[in-house]
Amino acid sequence: SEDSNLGELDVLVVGAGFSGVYTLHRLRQLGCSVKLFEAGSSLGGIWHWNCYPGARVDSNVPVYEFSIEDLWKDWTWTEKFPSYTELRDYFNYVDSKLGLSKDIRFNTRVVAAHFDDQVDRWNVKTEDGTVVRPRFLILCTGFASKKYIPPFVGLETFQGVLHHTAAWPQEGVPLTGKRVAVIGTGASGVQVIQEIGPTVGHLTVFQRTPNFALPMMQTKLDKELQEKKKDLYPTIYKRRLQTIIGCDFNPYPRDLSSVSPEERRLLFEDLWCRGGWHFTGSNYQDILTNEEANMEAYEFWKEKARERIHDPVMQETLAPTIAPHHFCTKRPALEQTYYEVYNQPNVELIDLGKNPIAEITSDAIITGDGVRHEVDAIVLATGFDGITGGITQIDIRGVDGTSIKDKWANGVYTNLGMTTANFPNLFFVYGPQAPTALANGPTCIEIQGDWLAACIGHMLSNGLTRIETTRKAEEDWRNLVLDISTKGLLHKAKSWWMGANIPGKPIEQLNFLGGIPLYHSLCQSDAEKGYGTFVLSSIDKTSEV
Ligand code: NA7
Repeated sequence: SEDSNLGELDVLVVGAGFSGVYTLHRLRQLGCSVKLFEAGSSLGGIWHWNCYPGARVDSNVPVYEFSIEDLWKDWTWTEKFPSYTELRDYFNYVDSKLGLSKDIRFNTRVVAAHFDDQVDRWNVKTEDGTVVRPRFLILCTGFASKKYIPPFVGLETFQGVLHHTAAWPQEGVPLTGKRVAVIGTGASGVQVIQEIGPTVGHLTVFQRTPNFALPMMQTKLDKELQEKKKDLYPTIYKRRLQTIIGCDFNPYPRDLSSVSPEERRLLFEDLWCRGGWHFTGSNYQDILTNEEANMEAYEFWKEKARERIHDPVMQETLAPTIAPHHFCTKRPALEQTYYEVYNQPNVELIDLGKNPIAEITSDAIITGDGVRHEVDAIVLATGFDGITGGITQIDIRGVDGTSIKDKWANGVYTNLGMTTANFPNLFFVYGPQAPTALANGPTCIEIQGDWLAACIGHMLSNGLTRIETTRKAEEDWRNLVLDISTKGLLHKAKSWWMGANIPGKPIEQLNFLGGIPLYHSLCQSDAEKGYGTFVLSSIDKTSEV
């Protein structure tokens, strides 16, 4: 059925997290007809779905919020790194200020989108059978919306409580006093482990690769002090755009080897105390490019982590003598009490590197050594088909009927990390080959949302109906992304940033690592050159010829 109110929209936005909310807001300012479809029942995106115990953001406020003055001037946070509950409150507040919900259809999952070459419109289908035909389609589906569940033998026979962290029941799950297994020690696993460790009856952590978790140094925020600091916010938001990862700090502009060991130690200690991303983001500029500098940072990290772990076997499992990958080339978690949890008598750590999961039965996880780990509940903190999965899980077909999934089966091609050839009038925000997973979300999202609003504004005001990136442009962009990546160490790790966690997925850099300022200027200069790497046309003019 075609929804008559929605039929021929200018724009359909998919997803109501930070990207979708910002994009919807900016497009409404253009005065075009725009609606947003969201699969979940509320705003928040990642903060709607990932409501597992301990879920919180690893970017600090106020950089992790919209830079819109109308919003920040009346909002204060209670913590420097807010929990999902406070982030949900923030989204409701944003909605109350901007009145977005009236243009959003919740509980509406987009399953297919086929481009109609005859009319320059997308035919978009939802799970409930609604069909809409927007001119432009903007996917704001997030970099972590397709969860990954490994094919453990017997998983379906488990009779206890079983949840993936990204599909946690909204009403919560009672785990107090229970025997709980957590599989996976990525950012989600670390958060859930430190939160439930103290209250569950018994916790068994199944670790394949240690997380080089960094101290969050969480702090409570005082309302009065925040209000005073607001004079600085406009500067902070402009400054975000000048920093590599879109936060409020930059790498220390020296190579590690250029200073004495004493001086190195001082900077390390300083950054460690500051917490959050400082130990990577404000560290010597060659930490993520030079193997020796990277190794020295690892040695420091290892010493700090080991100081907190009592058991020598656990020390070696959690902070090994030899690092299995370069420091911070897999996404570190930010932790508060993660290592202390392992000193509790009710917590057990299984090293899957030595002893993998062989089978899951109705009431236990059985490891390779034959040991049955009996549990009442299993938490799957096993991650996502990241960055591309949210896009490729939708049946999207371009001009010649090829699906985006097939197009990207052997490697991702995009222009500016926002479009791909053969798929006119389709854009994605916070997706592949943009700064995405290596940048502060709102910073990247606002750059892209502003660019898209200007682009679509240009199309509409000039009566243009079709914008399509050239093959040459996407080949150039891909080469640039891969070229920048090979200059550093990140591409050497088997990480989800590289697509390496999903069997069969091509292993390649999925993020633009050139930093926010370069990304921003490349997007802007393309627009200033009249969208030089795109072909713009109008169906009306074509048919007149
Ligand atoms: P991650 O970071 O992908 O973590 C997934 C974890 O699950 C990781 O420790 C994996 O170990 C582990 N895993 C995956 N498959 C298996 C199997 N088959 N057996 C055992 N363990 C497995 O996902 P998160 O949800 O924690 O974080 C995702 C991002 O969301 C986060 O980085 C933030 O940017 C927000 P591995 O390391 O692959 O050995």
